[in-house]
Amino acid sequence: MGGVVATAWTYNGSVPGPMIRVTEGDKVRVVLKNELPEPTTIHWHGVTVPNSMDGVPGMTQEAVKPGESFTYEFTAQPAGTYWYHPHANSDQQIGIGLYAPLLIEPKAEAASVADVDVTMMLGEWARRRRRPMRRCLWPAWSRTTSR
Ligand SMILES: [Cu+2]
Repeated sequence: MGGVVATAWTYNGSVPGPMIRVTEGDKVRVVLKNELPEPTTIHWHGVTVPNSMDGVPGMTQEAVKPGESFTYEFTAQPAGTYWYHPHANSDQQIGIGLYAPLLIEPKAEAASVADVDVTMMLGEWARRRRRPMRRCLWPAWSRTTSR
């Protein structure tokens, strides 16, 4: 963005957050330690998880307050390309950086193996008059596999 500095909220210090790449059937355990100034959760977008692990505050769990932690545990299924993000104050929290890819590889080996396997996660940032801030847009993601 040509020298523009923006404040971001991150998972483990990066935007997008770290990719979680597992194999179908793996047990996934993620500890969310909330260091934000407001409550948050993690929603595993598209992944089949127990209701209590779905990360919807006020419905499937209480939001994780600043300074508190919550451990998410689920079995990785079904295979596919997903993403994870907060489900609390989503427009702002996702909008300023809290999103990341989650890949669940099929358990059975694929009939053909790709030479190149790239995951891209795109976000759009906009400058506001008073302060630089990420516009509240949903990130677009895509995964490209080619031989
Ligand atoms: Cu979602």
